[in-house]
Amino acid sequence: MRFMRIFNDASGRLRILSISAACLALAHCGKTETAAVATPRAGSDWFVDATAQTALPFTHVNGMTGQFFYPEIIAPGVALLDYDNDGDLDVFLVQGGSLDGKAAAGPGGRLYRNDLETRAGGAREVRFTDVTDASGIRTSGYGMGAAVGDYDNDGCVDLYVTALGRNQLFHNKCDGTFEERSAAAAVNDSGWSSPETDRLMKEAAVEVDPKKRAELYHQFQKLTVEAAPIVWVMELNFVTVYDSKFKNLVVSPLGTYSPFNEVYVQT
Ligand SMILES: [Ca+2]
Ligand SMILES: [Ca+2]
Repeated sequence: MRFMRIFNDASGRLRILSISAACLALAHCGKTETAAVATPRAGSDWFVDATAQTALPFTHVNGMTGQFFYPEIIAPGVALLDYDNDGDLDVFLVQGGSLDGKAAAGPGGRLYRNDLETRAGGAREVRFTDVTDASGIRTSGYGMGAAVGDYDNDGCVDLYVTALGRNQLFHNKCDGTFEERSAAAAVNDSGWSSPETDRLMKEAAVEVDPKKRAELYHQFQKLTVEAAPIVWVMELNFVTVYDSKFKNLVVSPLGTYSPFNEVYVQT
């Protein structure tokens, strides 16, 4: 499903339209206030499909398999950032993927460099180039959103990608490439581990002296609080209990979000 289009509006300015972006632009989604509405020039369309013209043929993979999992219907994020500091906005598009291993895996989020050219007379031509591979950005998991900001104040905007699974922080090296620093920055909110904490837990598990055991747990707690904002210290097993007469139930953790449209009772 192609969800996103690049448009030149009636004034010639570049527009990117997606469901989520449109909602953000309105800033009052769900409210009933009346916004001022401009009208297009007579005889001209509001938008012109410029996807092919601008070389931005991105196709989002939502992983749909007919089970109607909740993430399928959430529009993915998009980030506009000037990652190469040349004065024009480049585009990072968040990619989904397979939710249960049945759908094709997505190719990961893509970074498109804006190769804007200004012609003689001031006319501007927008064209994008996929620079993902050269940029070093390698996303994983089912992407949901993206945020940008210069978190280390070095003058180059950085990229944070959220996903079902591990979130990723990509540091902009100011040379057109990025380096993932999720673990170093302690922003990977799952999958964190440390040899030192592993050692403390192993020693505490066999320590018979209550005071020494308490001290080992104290060191473990201090180390994890300093190293990571969120640490899952136990793993939950999801259990679904149901009558065996019910067929076609989705018994994964996502099952509660399914529509039950294919569920039946076998008598
Ligand atoms: Ca740029
Ligand atoms: Ca930076």
